[in-house]
Amino acid sequence: MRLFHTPGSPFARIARVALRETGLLARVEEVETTLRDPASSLLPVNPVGRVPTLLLPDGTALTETALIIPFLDGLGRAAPLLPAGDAAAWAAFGRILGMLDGIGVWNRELRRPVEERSPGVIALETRRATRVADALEAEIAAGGWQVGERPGERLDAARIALGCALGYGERRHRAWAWREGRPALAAWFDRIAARPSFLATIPPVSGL
Ligand SMILES: N[C@@H](CCC(=O)N[C@@H](CS)C(=O)NCC(=O)O)C(=O)O
Repeated sequence: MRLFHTPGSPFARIARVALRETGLLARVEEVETTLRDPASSLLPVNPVGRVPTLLLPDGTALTETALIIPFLDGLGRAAPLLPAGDAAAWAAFGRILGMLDGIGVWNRELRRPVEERSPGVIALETRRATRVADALEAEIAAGGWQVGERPGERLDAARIALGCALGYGERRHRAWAWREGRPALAAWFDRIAARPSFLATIPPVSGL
């Protein structure tokens, strides 16, 4: 199997951290590709042209993080990233993916020339990210989202996704000052970011 990724993509990082947390990395070759590029090595296998894309030995190209993660659960013997029937775990994962999707829209606006940016879209996505981050701050301050408290404890999909979303804010979308006024979330991120799976996948800093 091959996982197409770019080092800056927070969605691809979720899959890459998951491979490391589950021990599946030994069975998957990570392939760095390019995006929005007609010569991308990804396009011949997946016309959608997005990462992450998991290419299976029979040529099937699985795209969308929310599909790749449960597919990985079916491959390994590790504790599941998304336990079957655990609505709370699936809801938490979906919430982080929704926030990250909005941050991606916000980031895309910031990559346009200033005169082409939509202040309305930026304001909408800023409010969405703020709402979710505020809810997370309250939940973590109340003792939720525990991570790494027990030796050898594995992460689930929601925790991996949240770590990748905050890491994206830290290095590729610094317009989002998510640490401000959120000490519990900041301390939580600092703990998860120190795990080997996160240290091995730190995204490069961008200009935004
Ligand atoms: N809904 C997708 C989003 C993936 C996504 O947007 N990936 C970005 C990189 S962060 C991408 O490949 N962008 C290339 C493009 O839009 O052409 C998922 O969850 O996997």
